Parts: sequence; C-alpha cells; structure tokens
Amino acid sequence: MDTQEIEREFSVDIGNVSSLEELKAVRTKYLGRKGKLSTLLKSLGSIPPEERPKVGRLANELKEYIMRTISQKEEELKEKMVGSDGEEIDYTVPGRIPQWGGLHPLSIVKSKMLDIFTSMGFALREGPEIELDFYNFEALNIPKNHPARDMQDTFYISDNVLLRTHTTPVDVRVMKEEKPPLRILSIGKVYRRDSDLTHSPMFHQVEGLVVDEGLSLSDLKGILFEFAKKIFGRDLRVRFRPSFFPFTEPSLEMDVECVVCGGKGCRVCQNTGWLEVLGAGLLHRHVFESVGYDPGKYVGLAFGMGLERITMLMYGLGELRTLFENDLYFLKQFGGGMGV
Ligand code: 2U9
Repeated sequence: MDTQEIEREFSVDIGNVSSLEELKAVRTKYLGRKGKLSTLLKSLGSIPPEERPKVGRLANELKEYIMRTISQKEEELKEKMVGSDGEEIDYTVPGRIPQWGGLHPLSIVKSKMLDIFTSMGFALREGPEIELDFYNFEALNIPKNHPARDMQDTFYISDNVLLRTHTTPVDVRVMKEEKPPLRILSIGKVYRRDSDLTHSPMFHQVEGLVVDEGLSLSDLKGILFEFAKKIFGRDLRVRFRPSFFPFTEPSLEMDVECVVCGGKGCRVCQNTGWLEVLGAGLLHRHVFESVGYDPGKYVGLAFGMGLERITMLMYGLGELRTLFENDLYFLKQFGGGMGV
C-alpha cells in the first residue's frame, strides 16, 4: 500500500468514528506496532535507494497528519461528553426507564359509567362549576329560605354566585335551552363545605335526566337496575326505598346487595346486607314550571350519585381520602392502562 492509498482509507475510517473506543481502533490500525504506517516504514528497505528519501518523507508527513487528525478527533469527542455545566457525562450509566402513566380509579369508573349510560342513549352534557343561584337552587325548588340550603352548605362567591353543589344545574340549563325529549347525563366536580373522613369539599357527581311523555317510575327503576347490574358486573339484588329530595316527587333511594358479603351482613354494609348507591325520583312539577315545560304533558326521570362512593364500593376501598392523595403505590394497583 502506498501513502496515497493509506491516506484515502484513513479519511474514510476517521470520518466514521463516533466514540473513543472506535478512535482507539483507528489509532491501532494506522499507528500501532503492526499498523499500516509501521508496515510502510519497514518496507522502505525494499524500494530502490534513490526513491527512499522521497517515500520516507511522504510517510513521515502522513504519520504526522494521522497523529494530528486523531488527537483533534479525540478533543472533539471529549468535548461532546461534557454537559453544559462542564461536568463529564458518563454514557455507560444505564438510562432511567420512564414510568407508565395510567388512569386514576375515578377516571376508570367515570368512563365505565359513560359507557353504560351512553349505551342506554344518554348524551353527556357539561356546564360551569361556578354557578348562579338560580340554576343551582332556585330552579330546583330550593328557594332562598328552604332548609335544603342548610343541608347543602355552600361555597358562596357572592350573594348570587356560588360553586355548584351538584351537577343538576347542567340539566336546568339544557332544559331551558332545549325541548323534550331529553336523555342527558352530567358528570363533574361539585363543591360543599364538608371535610371529614367520609366527605371531601370537592367530589364528583353523576346525574341523569330523562324527559318525555308517558314515562313512569318503572322506567326509572328499569334504568337504575340495568346500571347496577352493569357497573357491579353481575345480576345482584337491588331494593328501592322511599326518600325525600326537594327537586323530585316521589323520591327514592336505591340499595344493592352488599358486594362484599353478598347480603349476609359484614363490616362494609354495617351488617345490613345492603349498600346505598344512589338517589332518584320523578321531577317535581315546580322544576318543570321554572324551565317552562308543561308538567301535565311531560314526565322527568332523575337520578344522582357520587362517583367517589361508587368507586369505593367497586374496589372495596375503606377511605375516601385515598382517592385524593395521589399516592403512586395506591394508584398503581388499578392499572388504568388504556385497555381497562
Ligand atoms: C334535575 C332535577 C333533579 C338528580 C338526583 C339525587 C336524587 C341524589 C345525591 C346522591 C349522592 C347527591 O352525590 S350525592 O350526594 N343525589 O340523591 N340526585 S335525584 O335529580 C335531578 C336531576 C336533574 C333537573
């Protein structure tokens, strides 16, 4: 090999170097004891004496060129290995494996509920969390001095503006804008001045409303029974008890057989065999009147429940606050990947 061939091959090799290890291999290949340059210099003895000085000079120039280029390359590579703070970067340290995100248990249950109710023809509707007194109370048969306003301790922003205490105002807004038939679902944050082991000042409600002609309480019971079966994943017993809410008449509450003991009685159901799941009823005529619907013509089926309560029942959680603490060890148990 002559000096020109070595120079050409060296240019290709050095151009391909991207690490110190590769550079070391190139140095050995050209400058090592058995490298291309030593071989060339050793072969000087076998060429005609008159050509030796010229070839010798070219070989030495090439050697210097190769040494210079290699040390420049070395500087360049070392510079790349230093971070902006001047500290050397160790490329051999294993990379950090990013943690997979997942859905929060409340999000998992929320999307299950959405699936169930949309499959029954409900459409999700949303509204503001900062509400006017009219939509949150007045239109719902809860006038200024109604005792229900004490029941629902409210965060007031001004006399007339408040943080909604339920998602019901979403339904009121839709009813004022649109005509029956309606089949809507509202899911969202609500706020109450309540904070202890079983209450949080912010929690989520899921509410449903159906307005049409010729509906009856048995339609409501059918919807709720279907929901209970689907959310708890089996054909469990349910019972309906009479209750009271200002915005429904008659009002009822639905219990399901305890999902832990199957109705035998345990700590979770406080030995009753039943778990309270939701409240419901037929819309009060005053609600219809305040949105301009004819109570003689239409029937409204309404139901509401706490998302946290359903989530706790589904997963057998003992404490509400675990849902708000963002403790990764707790949250990772739920998987919550996209396949749930
Ligand atoms: C309109 C009018 C009334 C929705 C209903 C309940 C009964 C109920 C509670 C369950 C636990 C709230 O989260 S909780 O504290 N809700 O018991 N909610 S009827 O009634 C409506 C819906 C829409 C226009």
